[in-house]
Formats: sequence, structure tokens, C-alpha cells
Amino acid sequence: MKKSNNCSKMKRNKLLCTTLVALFLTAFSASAEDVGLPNPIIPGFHPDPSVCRVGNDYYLVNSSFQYFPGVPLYHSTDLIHWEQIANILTRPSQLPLKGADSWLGIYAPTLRYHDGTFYLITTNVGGGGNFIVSADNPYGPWSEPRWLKQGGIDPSLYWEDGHCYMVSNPDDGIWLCQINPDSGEQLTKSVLLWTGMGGRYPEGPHLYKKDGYYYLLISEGGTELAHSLTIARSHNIEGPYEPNPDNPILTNCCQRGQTLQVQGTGHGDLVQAVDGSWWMTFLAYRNFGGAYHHLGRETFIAPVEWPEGDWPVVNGGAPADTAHVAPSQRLFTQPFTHPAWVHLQNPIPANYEFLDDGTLRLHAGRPLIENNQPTFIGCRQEAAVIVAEVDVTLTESVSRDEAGISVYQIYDGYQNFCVSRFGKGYSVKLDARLKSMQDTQMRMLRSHHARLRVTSDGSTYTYQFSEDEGKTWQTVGSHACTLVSTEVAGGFTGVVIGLYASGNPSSFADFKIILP
Ligand code: 6LW
Repeated sequence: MKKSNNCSKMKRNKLLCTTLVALFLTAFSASAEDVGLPNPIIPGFHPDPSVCRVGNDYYLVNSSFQYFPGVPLYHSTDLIHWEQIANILTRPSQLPLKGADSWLGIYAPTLRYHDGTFYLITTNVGGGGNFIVSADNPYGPWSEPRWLKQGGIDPSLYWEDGHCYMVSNPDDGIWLCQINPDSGEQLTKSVLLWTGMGGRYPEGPHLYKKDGYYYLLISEGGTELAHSLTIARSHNIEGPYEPNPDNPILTNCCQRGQTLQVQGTGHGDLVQAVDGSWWMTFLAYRNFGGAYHHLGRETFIAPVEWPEGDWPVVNGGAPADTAHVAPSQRLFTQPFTHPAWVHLQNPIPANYEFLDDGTLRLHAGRPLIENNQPTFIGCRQEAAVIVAEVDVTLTESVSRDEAGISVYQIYDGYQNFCVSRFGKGYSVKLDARLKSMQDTQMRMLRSHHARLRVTSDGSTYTYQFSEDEGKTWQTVGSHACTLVSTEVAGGFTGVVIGLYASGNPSSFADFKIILP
């Protein structure tokens, strides 16, 4: 009921919204090249964004679940164009990921800058709970974790008068306590601030102070279709908090949002730009082929009107949309030293050799289905239309060893395309796994070497190989992207496309990335 009321309000606000968007386009016309709101600003698996400004620079982080290194760090000078400059958690001592899968590991982080120091607070679900790390330089090194007592997920930080406050969401409510951020020690009793508007999973809290009010921004409804952002305020940091009568301040779960490709808007963080304007970064996903998304939850941005003493209005009161068609992506173009490359769980270093001629030598690990430190190194799929191409040579092998490309959503929801040892011969094998179902297609190879190519148009992945260095190609098969969507395969992540090798521990394979 509340949501449809809110949507009628959204209709009344249409004029305001149009004006805002026009203003936005004027402001960013030089960089956005007339494509409208350039959303998502960070496409592909980049959920739970948290943003902060330091002078003229903006920094943004995302959750990273079972991937290592963890918590990608992005930098921008205009809030629109972002470049990944690092990962924050780069050492196993900061990020133990034993047994983590696409539901576990690093949940929503918060990034803040205080008194010359960067602080990152987050949760390792299944790996120790809430902790804080800090650094003088965002590029690192970041400190060892300081573990925190207050539980729940999505911790956030707020400073005032030399006191550091932490909020998080134990027991389906938003709780506050004071901590020493440099030791992690909890200094005061946890107090309940707010339980939200009644939506499920009140989470993702952030505190801000403006015009004498403490504003508590949260998400409700769960990270799926009913996701929404709500806000409450108080003159006292410990409450009582009065909810905004116009909640939710952003949701696509309403009549105006119901037909949009963009869904699941929520988990926001507010930032004030250099010019004094306010913006909100948040997550949303784009559906492909019906109500399915396989690229994960992505990072979006919307303008915020926040008049003095009044409530913030996000995106003119309208649901979030995208006028931006992400360009196609060629995978694996970055050098292996680039922070875009990630592993599943903590990698076994001896299984990765980066040879001087650019060859990647992967020593076989356990099969992906076992989810136990597999040999895997990949990059997030950031566009619906992609191509990935690699030469694979199964150099030392025994029967059933395999090495190739994995279109990976979760340990039991992936599409593996590989060169495989088959008795005394070799084959190229396409192995699509969905829970207990497996579909395997094979073609015999003349040798232990093939060029593998994966393409997607956004609705299917197509798997091809070449035995003459790309002059001619044979198609082994195609599979729907839906099969690796979050709705079908599960998990909190999005597709990561990786190079992998599995089988006998003394076997290895050489990979050469093919660039255009
Ligand atoms: C995250 C929570 C959420 O910690 O989903 O969408 C959880 N928001 O705030 C996992 O990303």
C-alpha cells in the first residue's frame, strides 16, 4: 500500500524529476556524451557500494564475497568515471576464505576517511564477523583486521567530537555503539536505533549529520525485487528516530518501476560533491531475458536534492533507470598484475606461474564443484556482450585433467569450456553444471592444444574452438545466460569469467591470452 502511494507521489513529482535529469545532463554533458544517466557507473558484479570524498577525489568500495583479493577500490574525480586502483584485502591474514562460496565471505563494506586515515569496516560472514582495517594511503598497505564485538552485517562508521560510532544490524534492527577504531574495542553498550518501515531485512545502515539532524539511511525488503531505501532522523544520535513520511526514498518495486530493466534498487550511500551537490551511490541489477540477471548487482548513481532542514529526495522521487548501454567487453585484456584479476577463496600461490613471455602456467587444483581453493583466476563480466579468447596447451596431463575457461556464478552453477585429457587422446569439453544437473558435450582434438573462444550476446553463451590459431572455428554448443543467473544458480555475486586447471596435482597447462 505504502509503495503504491509512494509511486503516485512519484507521478506528481514528474516535472521535478524531468528538471533534475535535464540539470544532470547539462552538468555531465561533456563526459556522458548524451547517453543520459550513465548507469550503471560500475557495471557487473559490484554490489553494496560505499563512497567517500577526500578533497577532489572520490573513493568507492564493493562487497566481494568469496573472491580474493577482496573489496575492490575505485577512484573517480567526477563520480561518473571510475577506475579500479586496488583491492583492500590483499593478504590471507586479512581475508580468510576457507569454505566461502557465493553466499559467504565479504558482505557490504563502508569506506570512510577521518583525520588523515582511511577506514574500511565490513563483515567476513563465516570467517570471523565484523572487523575494521585502516590505511594512510588508499593504495595500501591496509592494516591487519581489528575484530569487533557488535554483530549483524553491514557495519558503518560515523565520527563526531572525537568519538567513533559503529552501526550494524544484529537482530533485525539497526544498533549503535562507540568503538575505538584503532583497536576495535567496543566502548559503550549497543543501543537499538530503528527497525525500519517494516520491510524484511533492515540492513545497510549509514549515519550522516545535516542541519542539526542525524539521518539514518537503511535498506529494507531484501536485496531482490522488493529492495528499497528508507530514512529516519533524530536530533539525538541515540534516537528516537522519526521515519521520513515519504519513505521509501528509492525503490523500483512500484508501478513506475515495474517494467524497467533495472530492478532491486537499494543499499545506498550518500556523498556531497565538491560543488555542494548531494549524490547517492546504490546497487541495482539489470534483467536480461525476463526476470533474470546474471551480471550481478551493479553500482548506480542518482542525484539527491536535500534542502536545508528537509528530507533528501533521490532521483527526483523516480525509480532508477539506465539510458546507458554498456559497451561490449573483451575479457582478460588487463595484465595479470591489474587488480581486476581475482581468485576463488585464498589461492595456493604455487599453482600460479606468470612466465616472462606472458604465458600463464596453471598447476591443476581441485575441481570447481568441490569449492576448495581451486586453481582459478578471473575477471568480472561487466557487459552483456562479451568475447574471451585464449590458447590452452595441456602440457603435462593424465586422463581427466582439464584446463580452460569457466563462466562462473557459484560452485554448482557454471559453464566450463576446456581442453581435457581423454584416455590417451585429447578433447575439447563443454560442461554446464546446475546443481545436480550436468550437460557435457565433447569434440576430439588432434593435439593437446586448442584456441578457446566464449562469446555472449546477453542471452546465450556460445563456445567455440579452433585448431588452426583462429583461422577456422567449430561450435561445441551454447547455453542460456539464465542458467547462471542469480535467480537460477543463487548467490550474492555475478558472473566472473576465469581461467582454471583441475586434475592431478602434478599436471599443468599453459594459457596465452588472445588480444585483438
Ligand atoms: C549485504 C546487504 C545486502 O550485506 O545484501 O543488498 C547483502 N544488500 O546489505 C549481501 O550483499
